[in-house]
Amino acid sequence: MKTVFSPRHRGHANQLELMAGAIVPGFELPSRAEFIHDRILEVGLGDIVAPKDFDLSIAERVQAKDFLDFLPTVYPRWKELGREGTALAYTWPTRGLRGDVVPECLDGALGHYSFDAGCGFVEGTWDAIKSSHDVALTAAELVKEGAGSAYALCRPPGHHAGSNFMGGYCYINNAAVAAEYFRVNGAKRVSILDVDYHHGNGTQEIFYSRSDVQVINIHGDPNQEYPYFLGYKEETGAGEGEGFNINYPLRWGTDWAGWSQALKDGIQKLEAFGPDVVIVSLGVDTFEKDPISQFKLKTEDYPKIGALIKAIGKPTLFVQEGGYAVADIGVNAVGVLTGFEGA
Ligand code: OKP
Ligand code: ZN
Repeated sequence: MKTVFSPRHRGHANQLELMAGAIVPGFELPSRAEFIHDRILEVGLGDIVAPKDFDLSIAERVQAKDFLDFLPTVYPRWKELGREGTALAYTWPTRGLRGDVVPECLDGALGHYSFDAGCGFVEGTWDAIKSSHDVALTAAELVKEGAGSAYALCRPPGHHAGSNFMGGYCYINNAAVAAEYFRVNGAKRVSILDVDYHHGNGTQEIFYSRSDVQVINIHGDPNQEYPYFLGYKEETGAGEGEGFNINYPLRWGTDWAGWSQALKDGIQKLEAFGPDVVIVSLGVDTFEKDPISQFKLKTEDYPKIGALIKAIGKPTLFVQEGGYAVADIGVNAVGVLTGFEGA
């Protein structure tokens, strides 16, 4: 299968994040995408092509225009304030505060548009966000035009970003934009299968009231794991969307036996839905050596994931999400793809 990749992700570098009481270097490193890129060449997965330039009209159907308009302004405004380093929020509107105001002050606006301090901005961040969005849409276009599959090597990732907020290293929700692209271009039903270790709260929120996009998530139990405040089993959708959101929260320490059982159950529900196209939010932070995660999948398990997804028999778009064991991320992510190809 073809991969879509942009070197413009590299400008999103040296960003800081808040974790366990400390400001630390971001885990979402440029080398993540480079290790995957190099592994694709090594195994000869297929051509690696550059993204086309898309406008944000599809994105504006799944994320608020004022939020999308805000993103490119953040770092220029940060610099106007005489600051350098990482632009990061430090106050958030929770229960008892106003969720409807966007303060004039940049720090307030950053808090309004985010749910954590995982989304820092540096000089190249907006350009990387836009390139990641373009990568997803270019790969979606390949699938729309008849490729049985394509791989969007997105960075930054997207599944924590919701209709009007960022968080968890995610700004534009690449998988959600791709799903909307397929809908606009004739697909009646789309399934998003999110296998990242973390619950894709943004994707869930965006499609929660819709019956045309099924969202299936397999992830660390939010009682134990980030993002803590969404991803529980009883969240099954609302209104028209009732029954079209499916969560599989799994406890720390889950290995292939437990994880693959959830995947097989999810695939059954996906097949019952009968989508025209499948989007896989492909995180490989389920790996046993991932530095911020607690599942126990092994390198040999990733091709088995690809083979199970292949057996669904639908056009499939893989969209890269997380994975932080940088030395292993290439082998594991590409392992899913070669497993899908039957190699
Ligand atoms: C993004 B994706 C670790 C802090 C967690 C946020 C994790 C975001 C993951 N103790 N910080 O889903 O891979
Ligand atoms: Zn993750």
